[in-house]
Amino acid sequence: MAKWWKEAVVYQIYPRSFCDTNGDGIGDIPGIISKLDYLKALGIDVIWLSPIYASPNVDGGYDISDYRAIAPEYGLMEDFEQLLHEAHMRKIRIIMDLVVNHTSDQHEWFIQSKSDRENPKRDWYIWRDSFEGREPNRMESVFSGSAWAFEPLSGQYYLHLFANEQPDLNWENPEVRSAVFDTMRWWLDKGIDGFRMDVINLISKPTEALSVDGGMGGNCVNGPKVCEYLREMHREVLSKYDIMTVGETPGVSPFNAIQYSSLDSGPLNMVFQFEHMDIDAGPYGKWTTNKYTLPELKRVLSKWQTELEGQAWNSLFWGNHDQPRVVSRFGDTSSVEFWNKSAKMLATCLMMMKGTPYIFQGDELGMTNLDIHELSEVRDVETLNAYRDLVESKHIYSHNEMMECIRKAGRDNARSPMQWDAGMNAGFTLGVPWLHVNGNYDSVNAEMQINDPSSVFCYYQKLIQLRKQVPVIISGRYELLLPDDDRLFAYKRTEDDNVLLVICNFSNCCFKNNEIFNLLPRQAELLISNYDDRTDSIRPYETLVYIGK
Ligand code: TEU
Ligand code: CA
Repeated sequence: MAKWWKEAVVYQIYPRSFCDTNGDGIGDIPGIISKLDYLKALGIDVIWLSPIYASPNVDGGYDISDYRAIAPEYGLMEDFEQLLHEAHMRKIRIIMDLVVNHTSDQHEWFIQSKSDRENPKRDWYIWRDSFEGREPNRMESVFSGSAWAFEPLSGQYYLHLFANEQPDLNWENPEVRSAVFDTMRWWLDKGIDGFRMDVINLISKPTEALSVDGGMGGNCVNGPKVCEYLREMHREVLSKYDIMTVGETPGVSPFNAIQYSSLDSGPLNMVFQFEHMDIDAGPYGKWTTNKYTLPELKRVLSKWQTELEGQAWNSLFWGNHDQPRVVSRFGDTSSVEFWNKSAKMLATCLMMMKGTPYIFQGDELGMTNLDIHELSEVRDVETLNAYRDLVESKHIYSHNEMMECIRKAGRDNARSPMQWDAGMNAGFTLGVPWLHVNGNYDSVNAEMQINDPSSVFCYYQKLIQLRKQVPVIISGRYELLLPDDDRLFAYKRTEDDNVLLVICNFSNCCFKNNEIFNLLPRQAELLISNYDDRTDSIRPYETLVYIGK
């Protein structure tokens, strides 16, 4: 059956960094409203709004203190309602971030829960006694250090898989689930179009993970009752609305993904898997200067294309607010020419695959990793905690080594302000931006690109249009070609007798490759390319998409 979310292109907005209208250096909802025409021109169908709820902002708003209030720095509830209205007038849908694995420690629920052991909200969070005078077990937080924090008021430890200020909710408690479902209905009744669900496969903690010999945070992914809770959520809430849902699910296998989002009966429409984001991980996870290899990237992405075929729907993304910039990571920023070509090539490679594409704000301009000079410029809690852990406590990296890792993988890379024009602060704010603007804004910005047919922006526009015009892009089967080639990422999409051939050169080399051109479909027509002319070679970062029979 045709589902609108299969044909949609989603654009992720990180509100803090999108557009500031009142000069406090923080993006806001009126700023988003002012850019809806820009988004309409790009051609996207859905906005995924990262959290805009009341929050002490320890973790960029992923620590929510009131699920039904807008953070004052972003605006009023009326501003949000106006945003929704203005978006809908332009036929743009809005999905919200649902962050319910944990709350902020400033949420009223937690304030109650921690106040004493007899409080009715005590069991809404996960409390344990100390073990032999220390933490209940050795479980580690995703953001470094123990996953347990001591609460002196009531003399027990609470579980936090992320920052100390993000206590995990106890989903075992039916009152918690029903409070979450109420909140979801409340937003859906306002007219929003769905949810992106933060770490939704972490909500069920295996008993062993919480026991005295429980291990690492990783033990909490895909816990025993995730499916049960999601089915309940679907029955109680999701099934009653025409919406889209995408679960953020680190550590899923295709098997898990199909359980969560199978085409016929899955509680969610799709999930974000992260296997391709982890191919350059090292012994200390993302904090490494390891390089990825192209055959591995192809293997991982193709595995997901193939294994979900006919079973579940893929979400397609190169990055988000937690990842470095795609063109810095998989492309080439060593020259203007390579930057432009590789940004377009990467967009093609992703958007011609099967699934729903997600564009992170600024990627449509080819925005690059932030120029981080000093540790004092860093704002992200994950990065700062990791620095303390790996440099100061464990002496694993020197300052300079860690700075190199941070420049490569730190979350601030993608969170720097949107580059709207070449004016002060890239047109993001008239005040002091909460995180500095990338120094390259005079050459990478929206104003320069919107009317320049050779720009990254205009190329994204074209790709998005193609997805609307060429059905095989939405529904064709995927097949990887030349799996071992370490320069070309090439694949085919086929449906009935329609064939799409996608060729992407991930290298800065120019070479001949007859093998690939021998695979051209019959009556091949060039649909899109990032060079103006054709030669018999494949040039640096060249991409070519042919359609035929
Ligand atoms: O991210 C979950 C998650 O797995 C990330 O912590 C990821 O491993 C890491 O950021 C990679 O560097 C979600 C949100 O997207 C993230 O912004 C939040 O900090 C996190 O949940 C906690 O809510
Ligand atoms: Ca503002």
